[in-house]
Amino acid sequence: MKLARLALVLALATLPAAAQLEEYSNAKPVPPTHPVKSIQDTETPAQRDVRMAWWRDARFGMFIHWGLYAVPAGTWNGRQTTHIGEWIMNDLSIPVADYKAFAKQFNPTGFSAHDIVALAKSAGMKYIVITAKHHDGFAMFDSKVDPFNIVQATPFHRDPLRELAVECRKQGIKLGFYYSQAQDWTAPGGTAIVRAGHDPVTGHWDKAQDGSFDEYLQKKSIPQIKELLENYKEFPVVVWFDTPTKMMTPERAAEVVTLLNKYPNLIWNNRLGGTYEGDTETPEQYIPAQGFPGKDWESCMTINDTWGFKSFDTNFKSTETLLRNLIDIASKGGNYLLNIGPDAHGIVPEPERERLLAMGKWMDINGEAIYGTTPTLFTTPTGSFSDTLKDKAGKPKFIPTWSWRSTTKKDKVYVEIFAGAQGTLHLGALPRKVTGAYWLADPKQKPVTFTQTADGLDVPAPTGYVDPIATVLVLKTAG
Ligand code: H79
Repeated sequence: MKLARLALVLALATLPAAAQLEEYSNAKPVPPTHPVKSIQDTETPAQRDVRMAWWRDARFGMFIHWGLYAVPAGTWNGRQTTHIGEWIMNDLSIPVADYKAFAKQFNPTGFSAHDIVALAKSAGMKYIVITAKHHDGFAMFDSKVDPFNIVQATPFHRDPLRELAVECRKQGIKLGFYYSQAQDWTAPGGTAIVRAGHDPVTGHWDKAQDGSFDEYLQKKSIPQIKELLENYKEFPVVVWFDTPTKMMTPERAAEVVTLLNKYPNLIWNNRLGGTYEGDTETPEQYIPAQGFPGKDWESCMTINDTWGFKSFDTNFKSTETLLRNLIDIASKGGNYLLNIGPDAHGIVPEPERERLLAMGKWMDINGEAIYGTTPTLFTTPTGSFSDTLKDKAGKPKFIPTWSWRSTTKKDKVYVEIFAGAQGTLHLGALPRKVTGAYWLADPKQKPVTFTQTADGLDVPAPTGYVDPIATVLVLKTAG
């Protein structure tokens, strides 16, 4: 047997290349694939469950967009950007030298890793993902491979990522890094996609941006990803890539995957590119109507309308909306990565802080209905599809109705009832027998009356322990 195989290998090895191809073409067609296998390609479903366990339990994380764009804060040379704050350099075509000059003014002495981690914890968040480098190319960490970073180029001379890592370790919360791997507006070659004539999105507005993309990738992007993976001990536990663009071919992405593969517990999103699917779907600024059944997913959203700080964006969502988003996402089996945008002093805008603290108050009482839950077991629609509005994919847009949501644990079903619900709520059929019910906020867990028939489950709208945003009913279940 072994000999026969050896003979075949030898025979193939001696065939000319064209003949070898001929030989293989009789085999089953193999779908096109990337050159280096990633952890997702090789692990078993059981191994994946172990790797993803903490992330699935967490349900709520903090996104932090903080970078040099906090200095202009949306305004440059008397012009205001109408777009997201971290895109100001692109939107207003700020020359590279002018943008780089912001670094001299960036001295965020108000930054406190302790306070930010404590804020995340108070909000009930279980992990933080911070921008290590956004598309502007400015590294928010101590990078030896490129001097355009917060330690070398600013009077601050501190590494906020290291300080956050220390605090996250102390306060028991997980830390991940966002890294824009394929877009870099200040590094030569980092906007190469436009020069290649593919995609008008990134723009190219300064000769200083001329250069080879591969040189950018080899000299800056990949070495910085390596620094981020190596220099912060057990962190990052998440790497959050963004905007792969067409430049991230399978071959280029494979070089990044080779680095990631050294960290078998790492979780990374679906934005690396080069046909790699990563671990998580990442709907941005929306909650998918049905979630992504059977997949891990995370909606990332802003509190106002910008990720990076913009002094004049005061369009803050209400705590009610933010909390109901979290509940809605949990009911569909996803995570909520909610963004804060600290200013150029390192201070978290007060309206953002306030809302996170208010969310935390609700989570203190009701967190068990969110953490470690699985999607709703009810098939009752919690909204309807619009006849006139379309979603991003051009399909009828899903309009949620805020009435109630449900989350699931092994022996419990939670019903999060939104304020305004009155009378009896008909929840539809539940494939489990309900053996008891109580309000989650009731320390005595006094029984609540309900009716379960073949037709479905009826529960009362909250009568006691009413929360103005969402009151949680716990159903004890069997089967
Ligand atoms: O980091 C945040 C965004 O900056 C980043 N992803 C989140 C997490 C992101 N990069 N690109 N995009 C999102 C999509 C790009 C949208 C664009 Fe535009 C439309 C680029 C140009 C037109 C938005 C509007 C940005 C500038 C104008």
